[in-house]
Amino acid sequence: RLHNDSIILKNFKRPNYCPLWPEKLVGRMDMDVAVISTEISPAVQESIAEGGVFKPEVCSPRERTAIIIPYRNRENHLKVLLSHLHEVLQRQMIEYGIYVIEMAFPAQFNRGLLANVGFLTSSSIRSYTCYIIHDVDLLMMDDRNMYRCGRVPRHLTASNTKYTKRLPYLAYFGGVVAFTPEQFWKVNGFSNLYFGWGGEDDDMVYRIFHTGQHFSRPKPIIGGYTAIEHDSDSTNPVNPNRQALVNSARRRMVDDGVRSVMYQRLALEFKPLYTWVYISVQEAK
Ligand code: BGN
Repeated sequence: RLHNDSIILKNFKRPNYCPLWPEKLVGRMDMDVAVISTEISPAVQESIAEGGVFKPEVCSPRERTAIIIPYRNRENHLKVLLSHLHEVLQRQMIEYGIYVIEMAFPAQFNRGLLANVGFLTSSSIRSYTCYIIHDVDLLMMDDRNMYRCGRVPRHLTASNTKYTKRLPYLAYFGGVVAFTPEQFWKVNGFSNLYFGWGGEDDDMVYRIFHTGQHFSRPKPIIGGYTAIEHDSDSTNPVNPNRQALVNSARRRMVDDGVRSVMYQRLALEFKPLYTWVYISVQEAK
């Protein structure tokens, strides 16, 4: 017995895990949006596989993260965000894939539904250990804000240049959020019913609390984001029903979520910098 143990121990090779805090991290970044580059450095560019996928070669990654970007009509934002994300996530030495989920007109934009579709589609392509729902207009200002999941859902946007205070209110859960698959299934994902602007993030907070969970944030100094400015988007009007929907969040959460999302997939393409998922949705009247 002892003899066998020593053979096993001798042959056991500890995985060479990627560092929790890679040395290449630069910390706080100068994020002057006016001059921010959409260029990707050659070394980073070379390491991106088709579909916007990356895996560190020199070590075994600890997590595999899917970045889900609900999207419509914001080509310039997307360009800036993609180059920024590829640069930062490669420095973080995280295995990742970037998924842009776009909603066809004429239905109104529905961020929660797009997040659900992104979760299902990305996990059908590759199994991920962490799913990050990412607004298209937010840029991480400090690369120590690791794109990993935690023991509870994480709100990675601990502060945002868009607001005069760090956050608009304490229970704010908008911007960039991270779920393990278990955490996401537990809340049944996002509601599919929020067409137009507002409320789907508050609905998610109720889902998290009603399933006995809570959420965490990085320190504000690390969880800072720059919001790329834009005019109010006429194709994404404020949803007049959002308050009524938020009020019934608890009642709906079992039947309305990632388990019941209805959509039609129009396209799935592995582009050089991201995987593109194009869908159409019938908006219930
Ligand atoms: C809130 C919105 C959020 C939005 C934040 C920050 C609603 C629901 C009303 C009951 N919530 O007011 O969706 O992320 O502002 O802009 O509109």
